[in-house]
Amino acid sequence: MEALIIVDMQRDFMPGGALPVPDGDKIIPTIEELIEKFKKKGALIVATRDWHPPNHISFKEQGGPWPKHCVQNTEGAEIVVKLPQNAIIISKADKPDKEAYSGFEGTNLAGILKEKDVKKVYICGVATEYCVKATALDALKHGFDVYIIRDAVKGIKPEDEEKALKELEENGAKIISSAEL
Ligand code: VGL
Ligand code: ZN
Repeated sequence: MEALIIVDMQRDFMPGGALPVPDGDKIIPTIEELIEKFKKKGALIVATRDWHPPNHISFKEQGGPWPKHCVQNTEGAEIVVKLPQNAIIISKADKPDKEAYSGFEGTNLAGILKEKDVKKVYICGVATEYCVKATALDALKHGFDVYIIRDAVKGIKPEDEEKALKELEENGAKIISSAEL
């Protein structure tokens, strides 16, 4: 079984949002095409979301590095790609005192994928050097074959994004293009 993991495609990470990824919205059509392709294959569609309480430790007001973003049940936390009915939504970093960039951290994502006999995960979304990277490294640690869809991820800083992709490749992830799928 294969899974498409869509990382943090939420309003606050898009241009105009609280913590924008430059051109984050440009990958929406590509991801929506991927969703259609994976749906046809009968693959599992997973979407992670940053799901912070209003007093989350990662916010500047609490001494963290980030502006307030993706607060639970607000517009900023809404997922901006059209998901199928049966998509699995994984909420992460939902406790005030714990940061979690990876979709596997503090969630049951690994259990869900193992239960469905998933072997290969295809990862897209934002931000490449934060949540995409952390999710992909954890997927490798859990023993999945990991594919990063290069034209369906976006980073906050291009040089950090390139560095992250290199690190992922060194750790065994394969960097592919959506056209190959
Ligand atoms: C993210 C910074 C803070 C991400 C989440 O989704 O990459 N980055 N929270
Ligand atoms: Zn966050």
